[in-house]
Amino acid sequence: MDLRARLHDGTPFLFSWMGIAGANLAGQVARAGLDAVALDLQHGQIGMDQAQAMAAAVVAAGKPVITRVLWNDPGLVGQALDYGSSVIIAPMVNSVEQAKALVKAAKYPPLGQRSWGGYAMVQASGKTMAGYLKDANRDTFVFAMVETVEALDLVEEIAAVPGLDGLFVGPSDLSIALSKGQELNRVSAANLVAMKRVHEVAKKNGLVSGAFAGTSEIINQYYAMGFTFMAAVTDNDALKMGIGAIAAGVK
Ligand code: 3PY
Ligand code: MG
Repeated sequence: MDLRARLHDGTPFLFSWMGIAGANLAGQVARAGLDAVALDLQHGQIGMDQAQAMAAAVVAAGKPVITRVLWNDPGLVGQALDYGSSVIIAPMVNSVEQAKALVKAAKYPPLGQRSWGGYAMVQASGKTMAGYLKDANRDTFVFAMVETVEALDLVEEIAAVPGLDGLFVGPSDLSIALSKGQELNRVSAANLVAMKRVHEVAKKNGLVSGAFAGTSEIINQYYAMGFTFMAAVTDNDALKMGIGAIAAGVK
């Protein structure tokens, strides 16, 4: 699959969002039907050893791996790319300097200063080392999360940072920020106004616009606003819904 073409084709690109560790589970989630699997290393209970095994299981299922890194740190970004992630999502990118640092960690020269090493990413790509190096800046993607007032204030400048591939809204944190701690609501009126702007800025800069959605209703709502790259469901919610549906269906 040409992931770059797919991410820019204007149709929804939906992925599961995993916070529960386990390679078997990740393989099963990857085969459950969405376009990719995201490993949440910020809020999920997934360590680096587990993440690399989960990534291998997702790759074996033929799906791209997305990693939301623990923090916008060059070492953590490099590790997640080296274990085979195709997409990096970095939380709380609140300044142009932080966005530039993210690109620097994620892209090889001339766009950045990603350090060479590790071979899982070469295996995952199915290429030679030289082939991986040649295509990596095009075939790996870096998304800056917009989920604070600071990031919103600077969204035009952040979106213009060369080498950035997308903006990803964290609507939970954004709603908490915009309500000064009063509200956790992914579709609050203030969120929707802010997100419309984020999408427009992304579009103007040729970036993919993404968001954590979490339910089919919210996916539809965000897609109608132009967002295409969306976290569709968490592993925790999928388990709760699946078990709940069986329990509720018993007469
Ligand atoms: C947020 O909504 O704040 C996120 O980081 C995605 O869960
Ligand atoms: Mg967040």
